[in-house]
Amino acid sequence: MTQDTIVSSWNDFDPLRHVIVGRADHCCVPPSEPAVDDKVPVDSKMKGMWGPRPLETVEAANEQLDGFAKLLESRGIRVDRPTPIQWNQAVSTPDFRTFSMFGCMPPRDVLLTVGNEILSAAMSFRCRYFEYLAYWPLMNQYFREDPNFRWEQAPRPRLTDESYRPNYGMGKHAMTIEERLEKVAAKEFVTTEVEPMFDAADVMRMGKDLFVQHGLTTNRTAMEWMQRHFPNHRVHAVNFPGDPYPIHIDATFVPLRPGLCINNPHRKMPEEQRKIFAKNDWEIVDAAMPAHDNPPPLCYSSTWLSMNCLVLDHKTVCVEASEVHQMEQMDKLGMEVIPVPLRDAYAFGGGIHCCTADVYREGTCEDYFPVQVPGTQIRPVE
Ligand code: DAV
Repeated sequence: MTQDTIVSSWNDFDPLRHVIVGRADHCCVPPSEPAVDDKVPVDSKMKGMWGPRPLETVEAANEQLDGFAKLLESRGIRVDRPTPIQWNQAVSTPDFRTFSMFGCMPPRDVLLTVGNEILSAAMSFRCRYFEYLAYWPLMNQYFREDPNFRWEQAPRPRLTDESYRPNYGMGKHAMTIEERLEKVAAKEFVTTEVEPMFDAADVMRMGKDLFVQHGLTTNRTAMEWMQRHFPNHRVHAVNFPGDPYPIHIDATFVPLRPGLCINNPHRKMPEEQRKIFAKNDWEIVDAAMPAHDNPPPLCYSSTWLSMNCLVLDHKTVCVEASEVHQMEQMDKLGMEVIPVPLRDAYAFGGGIHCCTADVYREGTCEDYFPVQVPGTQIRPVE
């Protein structure tokens, strides 16, 4: 008997066969809450604004997401889509209340695929507490279709006020970018360590090694939880001091194929943390500059979505169609570039990588870092 569905993916570059592409339907700008407040820049037009996004922007985003899904299908990749719910509903638990949810454009933030497992993350945004529901029909389907699929959920966080530093960034005056960068360098974020909190998009999967960004959305306790949850993996903590709003590793440090990563030149990986890459003959090159001076309106992310690409195999990469510098660099690095128009979807939760989550990539769990060196381990090397 042939099996239609296989859940298996160990990295971001082996041949992609099956993927989830998000949808923009009913997406909302969430109301004020500690983690969201810290992510929205002080000068953003989104400050203080919340509610459903304008319909014409939803339609424009969906058109591009649908186009991207079709393009992947035309290359023989199976594409599934989430089931959006009415995100414009309040969320209430015994520990907190908030008046709206967010959306399901970026499955990458919620779903972490590691081998035959898809793990729903323990997200730190209260408005994203129930986002996994949009993926429940697909998870349930895969569970029935693939007898080896491990359908997993990280501990549900409580997200009481204890999970956030009080008045972070809001003292007598709003924190300046310089003050913010100092805090980031000191690894002092709005989130505390009282419980594991993480977004799946902070995890860069590289076979036996998981490199996890410590930042606004992911704490050290989550890394310790991941290390116990994935006992056959090595979990590494990385951080990028030049990023004033460090959320998600995929606009900062992006692998293109075994032995090659691009790194955001404004968010350089510290020397100490580069050692493991150097010792294992990995090259880290500065990513190209973004083509745009500003992100589109009502967008949470920075212009560095330019490097937020989807690798289809070791030689082929999807890059946003207006990102001319990034496309040119990919070409020079020996990749075939597929331009994908997606900028109208950016405001809904990110770029080309963000709007996808892996279900199946061919390939096995390789050991790309046989030489382990101190610098990133969350536990001492054994
Ligand atoms: O640079 O704003 C965006 C990552 C979205 N998943 C940035 C990070």
